[in-house]
Amino acid sequence: MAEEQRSVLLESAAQFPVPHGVTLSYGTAGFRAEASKLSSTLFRAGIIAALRSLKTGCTVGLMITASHNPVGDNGVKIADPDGSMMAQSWEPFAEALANAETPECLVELVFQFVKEEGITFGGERPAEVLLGRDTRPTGEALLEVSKQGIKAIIGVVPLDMGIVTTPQLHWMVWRKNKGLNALELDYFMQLSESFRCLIEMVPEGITKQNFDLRLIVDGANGVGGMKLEQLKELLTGQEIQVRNACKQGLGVLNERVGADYVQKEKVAPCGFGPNDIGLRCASFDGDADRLVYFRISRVNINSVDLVDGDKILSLFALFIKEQLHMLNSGIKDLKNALPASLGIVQTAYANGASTDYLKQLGLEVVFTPTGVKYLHKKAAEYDIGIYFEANGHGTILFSEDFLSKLQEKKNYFAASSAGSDPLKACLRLLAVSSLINQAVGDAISGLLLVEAVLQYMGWTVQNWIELYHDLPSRQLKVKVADRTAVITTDAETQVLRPFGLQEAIDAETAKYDRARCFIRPSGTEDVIRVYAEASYQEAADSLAQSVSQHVDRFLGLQSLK
Ligand code: NG1
Ligand code: ZN
Repeated sequence: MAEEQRSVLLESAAQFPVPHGVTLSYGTAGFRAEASKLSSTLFRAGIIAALRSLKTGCTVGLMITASHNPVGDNGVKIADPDGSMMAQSWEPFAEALANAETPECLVELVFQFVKEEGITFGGERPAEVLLGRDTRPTGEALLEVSKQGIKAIIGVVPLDMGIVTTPQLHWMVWRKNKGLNALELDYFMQLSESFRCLIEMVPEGITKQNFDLRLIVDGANGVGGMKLEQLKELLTGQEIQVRNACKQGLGVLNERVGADYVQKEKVAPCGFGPNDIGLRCASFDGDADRLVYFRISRVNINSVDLVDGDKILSLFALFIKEQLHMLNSGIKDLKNALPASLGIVQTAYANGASTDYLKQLGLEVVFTPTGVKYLHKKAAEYDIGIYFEANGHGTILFSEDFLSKLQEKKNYFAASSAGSDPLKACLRLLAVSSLINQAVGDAISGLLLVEAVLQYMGWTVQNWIELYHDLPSRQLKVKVADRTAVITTDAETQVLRPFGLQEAIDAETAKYDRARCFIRPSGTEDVIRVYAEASYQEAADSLAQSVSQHVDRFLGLQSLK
């Protein structure tokens, strides 16, 4: 078997040589680069996913996307059996394999790794990799290359799920490993049914008649808009209009559209104009794992009132907290109560005003480094963990144990006379757990939950915006010779290397009232990101600017010379 495996690998790897001068890192969200440089990477990602499937004895996923990057880029992320990002302990191997210079080096690495991990080729256990891709024109060819990588590991089978959103693919992997139906139609049915259930339980009389059901969604000219068009046929009680829905010849993926553009530039995407002033609008990113809301400003038509991931998180936290309270309200016998740990997970990019708001609600807020792989892991430590990045990537995780207790309680409350509030809270929490993607942040399911919660509260977008007022902030990026020269600690809020840079940042920050500033190397672009926050906009701008200059002085491109 080993000899056969060796020769299959050698032969197929020779078809996909590594391009010169390209070094890839697994980054915040898998491998990403200009698409023409990615054949060898996608082939190797196929091998990695196949080995991961052999190791776990489960189905894993391989998603071909570069999310919000320009259309000319592409990339790949691997999903673990529970639908989360591939275990970080495998990232060094993934990087080494992607950068292995020759087929011989590749084979050596694979065999050494397989030995260390105790993986058996062609074993008894079924091994399978689900493949998905977004709408990028290079996706199809790269998918074929990944299939070659998967098939180069004897006994592993690729299964093409076609064009899907990133969260759909993660959801399919998660469901499949639970032995549940995992097709796209199952996804649509689950979302539409749990949404209907939540809408049916909107309290009577809650401004139902006055609630504006209209919602306009920017699909970023990508896969998310396309899927929402399909799903919306199954939805009742919502008037969704999709723009930038990836129609042939109309609009370029992520070009002046999409959640990243709206959030970072604070402007309306293409296709939105004066007729939309005041309406509730939302935007997806290119692979539909990020969601932000916005409203075109009445004051300045070129800008938007942004409702970012922090505010989506706050809305969800408020709703879940209320349901947990209702669940235990009026319960006299303590043994019938269902206490739950509720954790909120943010990153340093969360606006300080959102953190203050959440803490003032009495919630436990914790911080992790940037990247959903960190947030997700932390959120999974609670009965209910809510995580969001400010850019709109996040979800709500329910522990299996808590869900089974909720089921029991539901049956108990349905049969007893404990009152209807605890039963309704149970039903709502169960519906949320099936609506919101348990595998990864999902713009489509997040959008439906926002709509259901707004209807439940009877809130306009204005009510939501007023939940708290963001501190003015500014994000900049600085091109540097080597971004790996920056090493941070404390959830990326402190710089350890280069020496002296943190002191310079502290000195600048001290000049402003209520100011906060940090820098970190991007995991998806060749830049250092600078984030500053202060009590007024000019202060945030000038702090970000002066810290960028320090970054440039310490590490700038001139040090290339
Ligand atoms: P990097 O490039 O590491 O900052 C960006 C986002 C992350 C995450 C990843 C993956 C910011 C500041 N960073 O990572 O939050 O979403 O892309 O897409 O938005
Ligand atoms: Zn994305």
